[in-house]
Amino acid sequence: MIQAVIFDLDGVIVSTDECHYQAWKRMAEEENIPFNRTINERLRGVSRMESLDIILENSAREYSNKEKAALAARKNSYYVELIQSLSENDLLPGALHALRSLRENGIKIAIGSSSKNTPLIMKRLGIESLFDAVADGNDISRSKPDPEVFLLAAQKLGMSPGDCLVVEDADSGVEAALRAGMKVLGVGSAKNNPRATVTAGDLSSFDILSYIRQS
Ligand code: B16
Ligand code: MG
Repeated sequence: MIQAVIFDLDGVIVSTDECHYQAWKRMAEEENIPFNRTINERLRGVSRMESLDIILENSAREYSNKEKAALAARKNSYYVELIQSLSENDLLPGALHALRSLRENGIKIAIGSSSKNTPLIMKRLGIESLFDAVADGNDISRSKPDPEVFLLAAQKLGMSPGDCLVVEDADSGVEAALRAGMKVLGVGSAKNNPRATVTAGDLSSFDILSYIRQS
């Protein structure tokens, strides 16, 4: 019986994925590194430094570790600039309703995100008080598809992994949830992922509470 739901943030609760794309694109153009939406798909759920390594596969030159740290910091400053204007209007369809109905029905809810900007994003969206626990990029050393962030979220909730359902938009996140021993609802970019336990276009077209009660 599922007793807790762990939500990915970017691409599930809020569409910050477009802000990540715009910020990486700006940095890549300044460095004359080819970058497009196909490459961007590989960055979903992946940490900032690992995302940079993927982008640098197309670079004509090598970057030192110091230069890489500077590139990642520059991209993050562009990204933070873009997310300053986030508000509750940027919550994805069905997200707020799902969070509220789960809470009202005694299901524990947590965030399990690779993003180090999770606290800022949650504050901008005004959703901090809705969650029983948050595990994010500031707490972990291995990013999805490693299960670390979801296992930590379950631990913070005091739940066994087998009692948790993860909601994810990234193929790397679907793998992370499965490796954690959890069920996973794939949405958005993961809506056709055959590895997911169950799939939906977005949270407005899937009743998590009914699913939990049937499981
Ligand atoms: P930051 P999620 C992930 O968030 C994003 O999907 C991924 O594109 C990003 O690189 C990663 O966070 C790190 O983000 O640079 O803000 O620390 O989908 O796991 O909520
Ligand atoms: Mg995501």
